[in-house]
Amino acid sequence: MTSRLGDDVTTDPSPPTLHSDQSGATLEKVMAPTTRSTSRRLTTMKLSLVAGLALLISACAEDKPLNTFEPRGPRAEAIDSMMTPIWIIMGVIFVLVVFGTIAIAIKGRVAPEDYDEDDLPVQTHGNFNLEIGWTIAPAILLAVISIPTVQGIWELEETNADPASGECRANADGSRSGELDVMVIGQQWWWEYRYDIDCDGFFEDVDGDGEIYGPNGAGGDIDDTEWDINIALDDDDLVIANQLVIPAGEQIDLELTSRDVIHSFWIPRLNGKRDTVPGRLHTWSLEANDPGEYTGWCTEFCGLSHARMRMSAVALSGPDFDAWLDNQLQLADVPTEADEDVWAGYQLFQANCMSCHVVNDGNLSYGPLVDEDADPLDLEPGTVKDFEAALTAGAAPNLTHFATRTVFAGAIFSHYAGLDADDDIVDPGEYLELSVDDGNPDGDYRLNEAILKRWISNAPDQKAMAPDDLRGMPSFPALSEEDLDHLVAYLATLD
Ligand code: HEC
Ligand SMILES: [Cu+2]
Repeated sequence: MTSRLGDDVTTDPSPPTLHSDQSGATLEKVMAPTTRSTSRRLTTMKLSLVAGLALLISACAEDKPLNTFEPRGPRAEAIDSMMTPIWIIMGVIFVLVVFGTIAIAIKGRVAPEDYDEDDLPVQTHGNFNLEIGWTIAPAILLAVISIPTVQGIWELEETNADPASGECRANADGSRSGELDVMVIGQQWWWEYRYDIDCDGFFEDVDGDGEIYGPNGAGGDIDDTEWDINIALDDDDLVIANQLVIPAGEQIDLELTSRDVIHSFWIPRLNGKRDTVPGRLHTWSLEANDPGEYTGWCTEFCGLSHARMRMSAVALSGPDFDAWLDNQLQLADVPTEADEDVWAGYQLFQANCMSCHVVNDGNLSYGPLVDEDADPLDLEPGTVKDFEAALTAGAAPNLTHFATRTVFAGAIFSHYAGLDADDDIVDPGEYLELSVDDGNPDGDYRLNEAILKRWISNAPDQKAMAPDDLRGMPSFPALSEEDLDHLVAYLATLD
């Protein structure tokens, strides 16, 4: 400490004196900080220019799966066509205000030699016409813009024909007539979809009074809407996860809710956003003009892995969709001992995974086990869920037809080597081939075993989760490489 002080005193080359012979050096020293801050300001300006340009250029990116400005369905088109004129009006006002301000500033500029502190500019305060003008003009503008906006909001709320008409999209035998309703359940951090297959609504008659609630259900039963989504689910419905499959060219009505916290459902090329709120049902709809894959993203901050909670919707042509639905309604195959690897995987799955995941192979029992407080982690391995409707996997994805989907884990990973989770499926026809194949098609796409094994052995390492709080999947350090191979072999049969 002392030596440093001493150094300072002895080695400072230019002590701040004002002797005439040193004034030059002193002046330089006084000026230095200013020059430095100017150059720093320049650097900041350059950096922000580069950042701004980078942002601008990124807007020109090709192939933008989340682009609101590339609508691919009537709902998204309605939003887009509402936005365009409003952006034009905004643009005109922006140019008028900004350039008007600059022009007035330049015009009213006082030359430095004429500057007089006491010389105030002309005061417009109290100018009646001006003040009324700039109050009324924006009010009129907003009133005009609100007409198409409010109209648009009403239109976006419109669902398919009155449920009382009895029209229903999908029949229990897989044949279809009328409309399809899908329930969307936000989960931390993935999506569950339930298809109202038998057209009796989404819920069971939990209180046994003969009435069920649902968009197609007669009337509505308030008691059944105060449900726990675990127990109120209709056993006859179809439950899938992470990849919503819809028929192209048809409006699908959605009912959105959430199991845990508020999420937001958003597939920008098909429609705007709608929040999924625990304990509430929100209606929304989707329609894609053409077959294809449409990507989305959860847009309400929902904790740890919010950024890794994506969604994927695949639109298929009518006949393709029928084929898909028909396949989804089949029970999963129960492996035979003859196929050793798959059999071993099946055993492992029963022992380690069935306490959370559901594979509907016809062996699910529907016990009267309505115990909301039981922790699935404490259940004996191999026992079924602690609620009536065993079809819903509760806080874990239903895996009955796992191998027919192209994405998993909140649509962040692709099942197939050669298909990136970010890539749209090139040809929607191929999707069905992936689906009905044995999970290991010969074409360009092969089941990506490595990524699945990595996930099963240590999922929390791939995606931050809190499995102890029933939010996510635990890791399985005890599973050997061979076990993982067997599990993947079994999962590949779930097509
Ligand atoms: C404690 C409950 C729990 C157990 C036990 C469990 N999982 Fe999971 N699993 C989850 C949850 C929750 C997710 C969803 C995680 C996410 O995507 O954020 C998941 C996701 C998956 C997925 C991806 C599914 C999809 O469509 O996104 C697969 C595959 C999977 N688990 C396989 C297994 C296997 C195999 C086992 C047994 C070795 C197992 N899980 C055991 C809770 C569990
Ligand atoms: Cu979310």
